[in-house]
Amino acid sequence: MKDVKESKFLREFTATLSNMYRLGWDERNGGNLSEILDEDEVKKYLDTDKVIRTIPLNFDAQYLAGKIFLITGTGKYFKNAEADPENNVGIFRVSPDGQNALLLWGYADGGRFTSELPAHLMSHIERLKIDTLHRVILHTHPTNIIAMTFVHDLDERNFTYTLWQMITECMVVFPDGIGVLPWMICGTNEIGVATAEKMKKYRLCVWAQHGIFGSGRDLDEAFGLVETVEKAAEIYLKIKPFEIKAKIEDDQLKQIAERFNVSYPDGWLK
Ligand code: 2HA
Ligand code: ZN
Repeated sequence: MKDVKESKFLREFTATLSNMYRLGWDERNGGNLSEILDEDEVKKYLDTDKVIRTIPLNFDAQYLAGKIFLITGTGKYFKNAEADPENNVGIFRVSPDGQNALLLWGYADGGRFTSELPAHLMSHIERLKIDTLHRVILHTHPTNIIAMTFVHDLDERNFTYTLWQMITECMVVFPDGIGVLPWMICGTNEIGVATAEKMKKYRLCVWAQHGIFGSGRDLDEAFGLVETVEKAAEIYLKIKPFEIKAKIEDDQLKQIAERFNVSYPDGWLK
């Protein structure tokens, strides 16, 4: 069997973690990433029946029973994962009853999955119900998005609308909008339920004064969504102190939506 460290899925995953670290989004152990893997692909590298450890999930993940996840470890630093994946990330299968993680590889120092596992798995469930090709949930702490949650109101339409106006591309990239949660205690089932509720409508969910969740069919899509929001938030903060002399108007946002054949929530534009 081939070494899983040579697999495209693990290399792309840890390269994404390094990338986010270098962007300054994931200080210390900030952020977490999860991806649903293709079982046939995993089988080229691992005996998927060989469970090395069983870790309780502490919530019901029956909907995901049998699915295999690649996911960052709790307390681990994104910056270290590429050089030492075995200690920093893990691969597990959700047990048939949806109650446990059956560890197949990783968390080698006795560690376990991220504290934000409920938000990840619950969000995966909701996105899979909408899109069978959904695979990735990404949580990170981008500087400008967090800063924006201190100075902008947290109404989802208003928050999204401001960002749509910052870069022409935004309406094309996230026409469906951004969910926003007020400050909440992180790492709990409650914030997981609240995030997953937003994921029924949006592919993005901001956690005020904390960070953002993005989703996608692959790492590029989830990362690209967050990257675009982060850049728009940066522009918002850069221009906020100045008098605005030109802007993208509602009818121009509508033109973008029409030209790129995307639809936005009803009533969000005048
Ligand atoms: O510790 O980002 O939300 C990782 C986190 C918690
Ligand atoms: Zn976080």
